[in-house]
Amino acid sequence: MKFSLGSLLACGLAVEAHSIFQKVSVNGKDQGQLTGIRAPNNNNPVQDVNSNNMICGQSGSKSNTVIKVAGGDRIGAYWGHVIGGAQFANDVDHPIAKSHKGPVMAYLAKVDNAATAGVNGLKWFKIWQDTFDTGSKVWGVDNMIKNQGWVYFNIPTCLAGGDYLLRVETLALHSANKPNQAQFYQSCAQISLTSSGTKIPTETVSIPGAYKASDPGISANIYGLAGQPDNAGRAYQAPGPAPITC
Ligand SMILES: [Cu+2]
Repeated sequence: MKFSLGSLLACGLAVEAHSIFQKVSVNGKDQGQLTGIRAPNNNNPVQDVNSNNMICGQSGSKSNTVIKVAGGDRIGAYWGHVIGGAQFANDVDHPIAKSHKGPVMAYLAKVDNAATAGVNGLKWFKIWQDTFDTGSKVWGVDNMIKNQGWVYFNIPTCLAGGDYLLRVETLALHSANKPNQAQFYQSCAQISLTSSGTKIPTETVSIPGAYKASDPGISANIYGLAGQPDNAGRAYQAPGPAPITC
């Protein structure tokens, strides 16, 4: 794979330091590599918030499987430096380079058939995010690295059953103090929800459309005066809507 000088500088490293969401677990049970996933086939970020690649990532693989989940289930989303996980032994950029501070977020969109649904024109709502803790100075990405690439969240119990696309996104902000240099990484999982809930969220957003390059959580300088990625001690507001509540 070739790199532009710009992308090398953006990552501050001579190798790719990006990441791909590529695997799901349900209540601790690993569903398998790329099973039920629509994932990009390379780990380069999306940097244009108006691109259709913001939906489920750059074009890549698509599974025919739909993952069965129930309301309240604990979902794990696994991130790796490349498809398969680490790029080589002792890969310090797996699951993602430590420099890539930022939030991790999960969205759902209702679809008729998760295996076949198109990704354009869907109505998305956020169900979870891990952003930045001002006290501990820990970012969502830090927790993902600590958990060897896994992030965890629960499917809201109130949601109506049926098929959904689950979009999990990491936003890396290490270069976001320069215009259009925030890095978005996302894939989608195809899920079928069994639920006694009835809620169909009405406060939804379009993707692309939900984010503007000028959003404070996207055009962001996360470095304090000492050059540490501590957001200068300020709270961080992730882009997009607040997660729904049941
Ligand atoms: Cu990167």
